[in-house]
Amino acid sequence: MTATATAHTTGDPLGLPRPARTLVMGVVNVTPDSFSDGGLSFAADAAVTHGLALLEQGADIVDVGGESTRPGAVRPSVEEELRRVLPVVRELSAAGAIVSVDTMRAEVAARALDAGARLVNDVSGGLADPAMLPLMARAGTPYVLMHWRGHSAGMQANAVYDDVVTDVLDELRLRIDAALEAGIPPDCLAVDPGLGFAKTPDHNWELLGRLGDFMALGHPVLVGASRKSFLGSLLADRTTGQPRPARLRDAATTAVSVLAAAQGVWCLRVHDVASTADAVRVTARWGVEAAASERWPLG
Ligand code: PMM
Repeated sequence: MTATATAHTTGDPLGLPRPARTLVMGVVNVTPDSFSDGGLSFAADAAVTHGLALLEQGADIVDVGGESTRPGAVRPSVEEELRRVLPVVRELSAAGAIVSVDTMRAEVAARALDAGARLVNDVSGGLADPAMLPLMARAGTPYVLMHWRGHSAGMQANAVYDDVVTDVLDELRLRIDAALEAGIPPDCLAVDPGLGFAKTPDHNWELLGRLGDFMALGHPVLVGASRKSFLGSLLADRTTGQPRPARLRDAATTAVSVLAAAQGVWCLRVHDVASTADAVRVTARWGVEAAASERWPLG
């Protein structure tokens, strides 16, 4: 099967697709304990098949990760993470996909870039591994820097803020400064408020409501809301109070996709690519219509 992601490429110096709309990043979790897909993609073959299917459904980028960031998850060894992600990165890249590697480890990032990955998605924003920022400065490839306050095991204890938007913005600015000081070119950096990472549901909603402030940081913004537990709590069963299960959160995820795309975010990281791929196209088309109606207002 031939991957379709390159069809959108229009001369971006970093080789990333640049359609006139928000990009869709499809999630390929190569972990036994992913909360959102039940680890179904654990075997490399299944992960590659899943990645190719996401591209067919309209993913611009596929994000391959070998470490679960679920609260309380145990970290795999470096060797285990490499064993999980490298064959998948290699095969999807060889098929023409634009592959991102979701890792906090410089060694995994470096090996994945050698295997064909075109961007690095680091949920720790360079905090988990001191070798990451220097690596990305040498690599000169796009780097997603997410807001993070520590590994999953004790993460939710850190969900304490004076003002979540101001604090997350301040902490992201420090990470951007560190990345630039390490020599990462400014146009290689994207930022992410890190929904669900040391955040309560209310924190996540506040951050989503202020995406414009994140865009004002001057870097493309990525949002990862897909199937996260704050959607599960919002949609809890009215009788039992039980959170909506992860597999039944895709319509809510699509709603977030529309609202975030309407704000002009750069990229949405999602599990159910088909619905968000449609959503970003509708939102972009709607934008054109809105601009036209401003030029020729009724009356
Ligand atoms: N969320 C998860 C994993 N990687 N990367 C970025 N940049 N932003 C996110 O919000 C993010 C991420 C956890 O979600 P999953 O376990 O469902 O993949």
